[in-house]
Amino acid sequence: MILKFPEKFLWGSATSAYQVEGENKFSDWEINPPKNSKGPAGNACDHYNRFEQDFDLLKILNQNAYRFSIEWARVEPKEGKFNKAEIEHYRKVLESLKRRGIKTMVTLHHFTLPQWLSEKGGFSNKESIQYFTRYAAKMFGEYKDLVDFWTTINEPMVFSWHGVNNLIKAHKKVYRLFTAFGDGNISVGIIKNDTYFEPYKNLLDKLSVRFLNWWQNEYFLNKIKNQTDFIGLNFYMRLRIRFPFKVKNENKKVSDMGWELYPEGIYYLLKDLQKYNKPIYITENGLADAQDKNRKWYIGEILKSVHNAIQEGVDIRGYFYWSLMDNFEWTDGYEPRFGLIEVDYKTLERKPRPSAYFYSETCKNNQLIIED
Ligand code: GCO
Repeated sequence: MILKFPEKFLWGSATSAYQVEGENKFSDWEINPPKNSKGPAGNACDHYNRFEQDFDLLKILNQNAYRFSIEWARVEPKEGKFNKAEIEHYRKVLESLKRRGIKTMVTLHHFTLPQWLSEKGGFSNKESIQYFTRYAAKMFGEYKDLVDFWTTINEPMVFSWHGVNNLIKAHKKVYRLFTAFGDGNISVGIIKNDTYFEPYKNLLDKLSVRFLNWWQNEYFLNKIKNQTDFIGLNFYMRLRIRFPFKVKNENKKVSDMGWELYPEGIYYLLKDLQKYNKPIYITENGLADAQDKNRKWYIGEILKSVHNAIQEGVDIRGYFYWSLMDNFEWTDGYEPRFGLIEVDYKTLERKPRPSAYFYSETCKNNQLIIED
């Protein structure tokens, strides 16, 4: 069976600065990593120095889009002091992608903060709104001709209540600013990590799911739905909920991190996001799978669900696999392997996994071939 995707569908992969670049010495995770984490990331994948080689691989793998983040702490290591050399670095990164005909999606904030802002309380401090807007405006001024899709914040719902509400204001401010100065052809979105919540059995379970869906999946979007040009969806898991908040997953198949592999869950989230009437990009989806035993199956099943949703009228315009390469997985360190490309952390040698070539064929032909 062959499932064709819409014309101009984006096929790519995603990374984040702190997880792949290396030597982000002004970031909070590098200077003061959370107690329960395996931080700091240190040299990571040395992508900072190897991005040309990495983009060659991305091109060989027939991807036509790439999502990455700018490390705020690199470009503004001291409050209000922007670093010209680091701004030049990201210009080189963007130009390198453009030379290869790759569409660029840039995330302005992907979990890490400059240490100077972290010391002020990060996004739980309402002054962060101003700081973020100043940083975003600087990036916009420098790169507006090189970025095809801007995303403000990655996964805002992982922050505290205060943080979430300051992030809502920060997103809105930046959206209005970019739209005002973008002469009409700027695309600015948000990146949400939605979970497919499913009631385990009874009415009480359904009530728990209603609450979780409202808070985790809908709250932020409801607040910013008029200040976003598209929705970025990060999808990893289904949680089957037993009142009040117990998880009772079947776990027929799990990733190396024990996350249930339930690809059909993305279909339900995509159908639910249709109510916002915005274009949708799947900005992260993948699994920790060091032996590459489930990755091809998982990507195939996910894309079948995505194709079903498109057939039913959901305006989905792209898919970014998480991640282009193995990288620093926050509290879990370097153990989990999410990459299409395997990284040998001793030699930093890159090697595409077999599943990367399956995905490459899908990208090249804009279609999914399913062996019957
Ligand atoms: C997240 C982040 C990524 C993770 C990925 C796998 O969603 O936590 O966007 O940085 O590495 O999702 O957990």
